[in-house]
Amino acid sequence: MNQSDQQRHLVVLTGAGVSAESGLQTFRDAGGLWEGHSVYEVATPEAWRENPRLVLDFYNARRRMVRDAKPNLAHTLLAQLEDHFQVTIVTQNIDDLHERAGSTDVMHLHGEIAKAQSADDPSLIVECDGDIKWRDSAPDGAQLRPHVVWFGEPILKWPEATQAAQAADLFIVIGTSLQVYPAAGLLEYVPRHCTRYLIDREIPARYDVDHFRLLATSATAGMQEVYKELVGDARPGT
Ligand code: BV8
Repeated sequence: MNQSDQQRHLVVLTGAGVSAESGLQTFRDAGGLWEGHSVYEVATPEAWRENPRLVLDFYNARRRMVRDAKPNLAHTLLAQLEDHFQVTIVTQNIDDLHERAGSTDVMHLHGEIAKAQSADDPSLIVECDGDIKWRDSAPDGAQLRPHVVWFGEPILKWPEATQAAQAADLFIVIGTSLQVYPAAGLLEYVPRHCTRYLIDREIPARYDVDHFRLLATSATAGMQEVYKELVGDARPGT
């Protein structure tokens, strides 16, 4: 099948900025999550060992905020692009807003707040829509913890994510400061010929203009522009 018959593969890397307009805090912006907490107090295995109740409270509060949040137009447009492309979303976010907007191929590199895992066996994962309390047990009897990748822990879905990036015909980066690895390194896997867009309110200084169409704007405004460019003026959802 030639390219036009076979749907082109759009790969998207998202970070906290894609969920900012849904009211969820980013990490490194003013007033961000890491302003309220030091990473090392709430998002490392050491923090979990030293103060598991603080870590559980931190993620219980974020789980409630995610549950009360709604997908925004950027999430919705990304889902609607599935009518025109094979779309793979690789996200650093632990919220489920891409899925709730209708995206069907979402890889969470850093875990998912709506799931929990055994503190002894990270492969033992259960759904979690409420708070996790100290002494809540996983099916193996161990303490339940958020199914979230902390600093110093191996990320998830990396082979699948790099494979998708290597097969991309189109690549969009939305709302990430590209400071966390190996996630930020996904850009190195994208083929040279691939058309690339980067949408961020503040374009990270490190990106050379040649290879990216840079849109220094919000995720929703940027995605409306990119949607129009990729699909034409068709109104989303028509
Ligand atoms: C690991 C889950 C090894 C928790 C998170 C080199 C190679 C490998 C590792 C490292 C390396 N160098 C350093 C490391 C270690 C470390 C790391 O990267 N540290 C950084 C701080 C330097 N990496 C790790 O520890 C990783 N693990 O390497 O393991 C290993 C291997 C085998 C065996 C054992 C060990 C694990 C990293 C994962 C950590 N967990 N999250 C949670 O969510 O609570 S990371 C955390 O940061 C979030 O997931 C977040 O998504 C991620 C990245 O942040 P961003 O999404 O980019 O958010 P940020 O606030 O930074 O930026 C927001 C952007 O949006 C900004 O640009 C802003 O301008 C923009 N914006 C804001 N509003 C809007 C907007 N844009 C558009 N519209 C808007 N409205």
